[in-house]
Amino acid sequence: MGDLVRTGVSLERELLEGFDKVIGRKGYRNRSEAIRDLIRERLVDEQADENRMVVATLTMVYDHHRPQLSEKLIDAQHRAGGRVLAATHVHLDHHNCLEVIIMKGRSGEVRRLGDQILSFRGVKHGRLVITTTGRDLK
Ligand code: NI
Repeated sequence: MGDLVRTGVSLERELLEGFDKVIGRKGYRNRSEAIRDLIRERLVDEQADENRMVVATLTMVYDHHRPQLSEKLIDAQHRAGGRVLAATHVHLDHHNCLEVIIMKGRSGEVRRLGDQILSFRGVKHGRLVITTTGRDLK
């Protein structure tokens, strides 16, 4: 470990209580180690080689009654130049749709497409999961 620096963070009590419960379940003995792991995970995600070939899934829930949203989602996928391999759509209820988009491409391209889609108004929640093509793993 390098130089240790102490820092303070202001959090809502409820947020901290929720965090403590989660890290307790995961077996962390203290908050510092849990926060270090969160930061490391984020740094790895953000610093991954932009040119590495990856596969990814973008899972999202959105309101299909939001004007123009369905068109924007389809348009973004068509513009992705073959990086979208497949998409699955489930009508959850009268308003909500679940969609899973499977992509393959350079890490940076896939991430930008995911960020763009998740930023559309009406997309309620979503997560991009980037994984390996398997070729670089034994
Ligand atoms: Ni639907």
